[in-house]
Amino acid sequence: MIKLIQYPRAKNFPGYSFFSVKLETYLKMAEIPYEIQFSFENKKFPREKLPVITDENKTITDTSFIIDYLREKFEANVDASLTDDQAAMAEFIQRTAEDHIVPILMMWRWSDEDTWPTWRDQIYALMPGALRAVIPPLVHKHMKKRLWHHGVARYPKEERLIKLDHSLKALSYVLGKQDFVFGDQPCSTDAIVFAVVGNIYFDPSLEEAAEVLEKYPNLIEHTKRMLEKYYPEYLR
Ligand SMILES: N[C@@H](CCC(=O)N[C@@H](CS)C(=O)NCC(=O)O)C(=O)O
Repeated sequence: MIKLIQYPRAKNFPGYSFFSVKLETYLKMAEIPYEIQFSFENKKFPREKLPVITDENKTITDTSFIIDYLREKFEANVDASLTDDQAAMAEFIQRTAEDHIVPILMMWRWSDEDTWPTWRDQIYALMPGALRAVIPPLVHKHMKKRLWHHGVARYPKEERLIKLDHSLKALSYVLGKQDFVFGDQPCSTDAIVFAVVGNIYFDPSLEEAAEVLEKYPNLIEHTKRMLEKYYPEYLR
């Protein structure tokens, strides 16, 4: 059986880790059986990031490569019905969400001093006692540097909010009145949009981002639709 090693769940959402939520949602969508091991030990794995999967003594890392692996192994392609145009759009949506929106969101969590305490307390609550005192402050310092080198930390919050708004507006436009990004059936793009938009909506440390999201009710409805379908326990 596929073992999914991922960060622990959030209190009111399947997870604060965008990539963990993306992958688990994909597994559910493709109806691939899996078992979960919750972990904070990203350093144990190649690339030092989570989630990863293990299968038959192999460890596979990076959610896109993991999805390629699962598609081949289980012949379960939830994207099979996409046209070439839609598949190209799916690539752009993934890059916008993962490589543009995610770093902007990470600023509220790890860098901005006014929202860091909220994030710190949220992750404290998920960590075993021994890790609590040491890990978050160290990672905080390290992440501030990383986000500066990435470049996103060189933009003041007002400008980051403008950039976030542009990307959410584009996502909202593509979704339009449809139930899912490419029509009435969900595909892997929905897992990505759900992981990112759902975190904006449910993570208290991203409250300012959620104020921007309120302008795009169809994205919020999409998150609720995805929760209903794959994680109904979070709606109760
Ligand atoms: N491109 C990777 C990104 C994974 C990723 O960034 N995971 C984050 C958590 S959401 C992580 O483990 N970060 C730890 C680190 O960057 O040191 C994927 O698709 O799996």
